[in-house]
Formats: sequence, C-alpha cells, structure tokens
Amino acid sequence: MNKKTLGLLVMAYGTPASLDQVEAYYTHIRRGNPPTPEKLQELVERYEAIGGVSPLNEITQSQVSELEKKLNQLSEEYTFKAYIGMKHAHPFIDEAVAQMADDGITEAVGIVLAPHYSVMSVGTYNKTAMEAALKHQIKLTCVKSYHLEPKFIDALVQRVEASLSRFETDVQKDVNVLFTAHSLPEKILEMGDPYPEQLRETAQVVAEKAGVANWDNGWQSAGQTAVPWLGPDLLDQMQTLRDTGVTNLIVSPIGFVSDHLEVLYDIDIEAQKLAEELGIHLERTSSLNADPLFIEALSHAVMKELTK
Ligand code: FEC
Repeated sequence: MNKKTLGLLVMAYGTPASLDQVEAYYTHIRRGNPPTPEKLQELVERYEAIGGVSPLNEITQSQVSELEKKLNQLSEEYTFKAYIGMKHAHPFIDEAVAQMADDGITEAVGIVLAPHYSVMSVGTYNKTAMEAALKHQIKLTCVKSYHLEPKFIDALVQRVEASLSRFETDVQKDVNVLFTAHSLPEKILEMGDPYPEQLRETAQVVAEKAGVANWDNGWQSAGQTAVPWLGPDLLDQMQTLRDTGVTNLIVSPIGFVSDHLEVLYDIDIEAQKLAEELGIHLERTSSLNADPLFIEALSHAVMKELTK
C-alpha cells in the first residue's frame, strides 16, 4: 500500500546555541522586552555554570529523530516527516510550518515536548502552530497532553526506583519525593487550567507504582515578576521538609522531559547547594531524554491523536 506523507511537527522550548545568543533568546522569552544588563548577566552566569550551553538542542534533535523513526516503524498508513519548531529559538514554530508547506506537506500532526497542558505552555505552542498551518493551508491536529501515557509513567517509575536505590536500604521507605514542574503565574487557576491537576495525577500514579508513601507536588523556576506564581517553591518546600525532620529527598522533575538549564542549574546546582546547607541527602531522577520508553509514549500519543 502507498503510504501518505504526514508532517510531524515536534515543538520544544529551544535554547540559545551559544552565550552570545542569550540576550536575543531572553528578549524573545520576555515578548520583545530586552532584559536589564543585570538580569542578562545573571542568566549568562547560569548558562556558564552548566558548561556554557544547554544540552537541550541536541537532546531535542535526538528525541525528534527517534520519534520519527518509531512512528515510521509503527504506521502502516503514513510516512512521517519530522520538523522541529521551537518556541524561543530558530527554527521557530511558524518557520517549521512554512518549511512543511515549501516541502509540499498538506496534512500534519503536532506534539509538544511537554506532557502537561496549560493554556500558557502547550496551549501557546499549539495556537502558534495552528495559526501558521491555517496560513499555509495545512490540515494540522495537535496533541494536547500525554501526562498519563503508560510508557511515560513506566519511564518515570523506573527513575524514581533508581533514585531510591541510591539511599541506604533502611531509610528507603521514609524517603520523600517532590515531583516538580515549572511554575506558572497563579492567574491560570482562575481560568480553570488543567496544569496543576494533570501534574498531581502524574505524581500520584508514579508514587503509587514506585511504592512511595511520602510525596508531594512542587513548583520550580518561577519567574521574577510582580505577579504571584504557583507555589510553594521547591526551595521553600525543602526548608519546610527539613523543619519537620526530613533528611532524605528525591526531586523528580516530571514537568520536564530533557536535561536543560532548569534541571541542571535549578535542581543540580541551586537545590543541591541548599540541600547541603540543610543536611539533606538529595537525589534527582534522571531526565527522560531519548529513552525508548518515552519515545514509545510520544508515538502512542501521536497515533491516538490521529485516530480521534
Ligand atoms: O536549557 C535551556 O536553555 C532552556 C531551558 C528552559 C526550559 C523552560 C521550560 C519552561 N518554561 C516555562 C515557562 C516560563 C515562563 C517564564 C520563563 C522564563 C524562562 C527564562 C529561561 C527559561 N525560561 Fe521557561 N524554560 C527554560 C528557560 N519560562 C532562561 C528566563 C529567565 C528566567 O525567568 O529564569 C517567564 C517569562 C516572562 O518573564 O514573562 C512563564 C514552562 C516550561 C515547561 C514547559 C515547556 O517546556 O514549554 C511552563 C526547558
């Protein structure tokens, strides 16, 4: 049977390719408002602390090529042709969609490399993609969320279990787990946004399957703006847990799927430093990156979207 070619638009956050691109990247995140020199310097220093560049681009590339490969193995109906569209770096989402149109693609499916839906995160990726698709007359459908995809859950459970095994056997049952995600402005709550609930659901299933009794959700990496952000913040939660006698802690950043600045700096450097000061043994679960289980979860979410 002749397979139909389908565009596969994989959307990701994006990262500056080098330190001299941090200013343009930060300005884009701030919707065109350049950061102050102090804020820019702070961000540059965070990139320097993780080695100068984030591994995010490389990881995104490998996730996308593995996903394209997996879908082409699975599908009897389509040949998938993958395109990467970034939120804050080239190729931007609209550039990727324009490229699809240039390549003669007329139908496509989109997925964001973020499992939990918020109107302020996945919602904005999908909106940008849908607008660009409309402009180029491409029929596009986008996955909204995949926070309970069984293989995604399995991959997270494996990681919590691996982190637990790094504690002495006699304390393992008392280890606390904080399942973190990027904070967002609190105003999403008034909009009935599903983001906090979906994160709660992922955390609950993973905790149950990994046999973790002491767990909670947590928020990290909040922006420094005047509006209130979802809390409590990871660093405050660590302080509170220590005050109640907790000294063994796993941080599992379930809202992220790759190693990048918010994991390598905010958890591995900033939270680890606080853990040391507080006398807490802190382990961070490894990121999903291109784990075949995660790629299977993504491919299942895409196939499901196509049979809707
Ligand atoms: O490794 C890297 O270079 C990039 C890491 C990176 C990821 C990421 C994911 C998310 N963000 C989300 C929301 C916001 C909101 C603001 C915001 C700001 C930043 C800044 C940097 C940054 N984010 Fe990001 N985010 C990453 C990096 N993010 C750098 C600017 C400095 C700072 O505030 O720390 C605030 C915007 C504003 O000022 O108005 C909101 C969400 C995610 C997870 C979902 C996704 O991946 O899309 C939500 C990775």
